[in-house]
Amino acid sequence: MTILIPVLGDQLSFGLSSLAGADRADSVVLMMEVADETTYVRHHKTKLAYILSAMRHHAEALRVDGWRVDYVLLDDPENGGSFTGEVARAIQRHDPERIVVTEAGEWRVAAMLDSWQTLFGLPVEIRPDSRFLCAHGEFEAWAEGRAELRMEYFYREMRKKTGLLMDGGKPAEGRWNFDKDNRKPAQADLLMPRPLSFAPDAITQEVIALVEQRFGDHPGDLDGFDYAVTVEDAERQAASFMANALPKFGDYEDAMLTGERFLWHSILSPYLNSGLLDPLDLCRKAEAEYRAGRAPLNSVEGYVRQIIGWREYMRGIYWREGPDYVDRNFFGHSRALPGWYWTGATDMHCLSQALGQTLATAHAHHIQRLMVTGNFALLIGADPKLVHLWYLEVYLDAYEWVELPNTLGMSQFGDGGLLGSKPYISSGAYINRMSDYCGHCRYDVTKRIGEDACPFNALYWDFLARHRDKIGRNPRLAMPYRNWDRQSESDQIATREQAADFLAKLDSGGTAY
Ligand code: FAD
Ligand code: DLZ
Ligand code: SF4
Repeated sequence: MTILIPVLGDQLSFGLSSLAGADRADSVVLMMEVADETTYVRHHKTKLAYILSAMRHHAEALRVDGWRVDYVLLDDPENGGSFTGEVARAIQRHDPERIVVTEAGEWRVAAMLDSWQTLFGLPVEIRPDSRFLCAHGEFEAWAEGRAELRMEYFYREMRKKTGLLMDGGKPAEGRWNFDKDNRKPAQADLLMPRPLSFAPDAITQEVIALVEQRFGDHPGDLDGFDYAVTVEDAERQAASFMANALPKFGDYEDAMLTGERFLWHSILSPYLNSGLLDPLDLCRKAEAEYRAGRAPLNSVEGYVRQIIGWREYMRGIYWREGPDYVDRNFFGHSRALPGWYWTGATDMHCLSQALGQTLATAHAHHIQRLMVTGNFALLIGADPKLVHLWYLEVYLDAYEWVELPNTLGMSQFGDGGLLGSKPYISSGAYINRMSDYCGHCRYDVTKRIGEDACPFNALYWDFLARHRDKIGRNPRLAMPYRNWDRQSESDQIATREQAADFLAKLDSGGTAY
């Protein structure tokens, strides 16, 4: 009797829990390209090409590994357009005795999987996703009864659990966290490492043509598509990162430079999130670089913390907070994002850099996402749900379980402080400190008032004044509020007028801003 094993587009791992213990002779792996998934947001074309090509390559690799794979193409005229529709058709083809599937990565798809047993009258076994370190129950148990949740304490538990960077029960070199050492601005450097480039093979070229033909109106650009789409190539990129970029990853983690898209970042999140790479394996490889003396602890600890700390923590929050987390809007913000978030055509240099590279490559690094595009969206009072949808649409690594808590929680403070002890807002001064952007900008970062004043400045103070009832007593904002209160009334009025004028211009649709 046959077992049907649906493998979803972010489950491209040989060690997937649904495949564990299955007899290849009695199993059919079902992989489905479906309209529902390709259109639940207007995915960046690069993201579509990446996922469909990685799925097609993974199907081939599974076949080589002895699995029977039933692969449904997007342009199959019989395609039912949804996971449920395609499982229904596969049941007709294979008459399985039961279905085994690894749990879905998001609420929307989890609800589909939960409906199958009743809908199809077959036993459906939904297995936990063992690619994550922390199971849902374990996160619940950790969070239970805590007055406030803080990533740092969760991270320490993950360090102890995995033994990563631990020496006899103590953190390596006696410290859990080296974040304070990791805030250096970077200088232009001709020797800066570059991620590897992978020329599209015949499968990827076919997918690129399909995406252009079917999703031509989606954002993004497929010229120069060079992401890895196989495990082997993703592993090559991981090895290249470990050898060339990891040693300085920590120092320049928060830096931004004009024309530099990658700096010392790994550019591995798309491969981790779709399953081509394994998070714990990457962390062990990074630790080995430290133990061998090839990379310093501030870099390796910083890297490991992003993966076993932030990445796992975000997932824990996503599932703990439930399907209505997406509707939280602590500040009651309602503004739409300016149209130029989809073109990059703005005269604010920091934003045009972050948006331009996002639209070209479907990637931007963390500080660009948090302190440029995210900071600006929060300062102008953009609706956090719309901001979430933009991030879900444009980034190659965006899946709701990780994108939503990062965007709505960490970046937009939509949950009122579950993920950050204060909103991530800043004036132009922070961007100027961490980048060379302001030197290339038509605005003057030192000015708050006037036609050439950096818009972030007035918007920052206006935000604090506007939301005093909600965040005025936050101890971490005591200093900025004291600074605001020390300013003269006429300066305060001028600042708020400057912000109001800017927002009015923004709302009138001018792309010059
Ligand atoms: P590196 O800088 O090399 O970091 C190493 C790894 O750590 C990453 O590959 C990633 O897996 C993990 N990581 C780092 N920071 C985070 C974080 N905050 N949350 C989860 N994992 C993290 N990351 C996504 O994977 N998908 C998203 O959709 C996503 N959306 C984001 C939205 C906003 C508003 C912000 C502020 C951050 C978002 N991030 C997201 C986190 C982070 O920006 C990306 O993981 C990172 O830029 C990926 O590039 P990299 O692989 O070069 O990362
Ligand atoms: C993101 C995505 C896209 C664009 N297309 C597909 C697809 O055609 N088939 C598929 O199996 N998965 C796709 N995915 C990834 C899924 O959306 C992802 O697996 C679910 O979000 C699981 O939670
Ligand atoms: Fe951005 Fe202001 Fe600097 Fe221009 S001056 S790059 S708008 S922070």
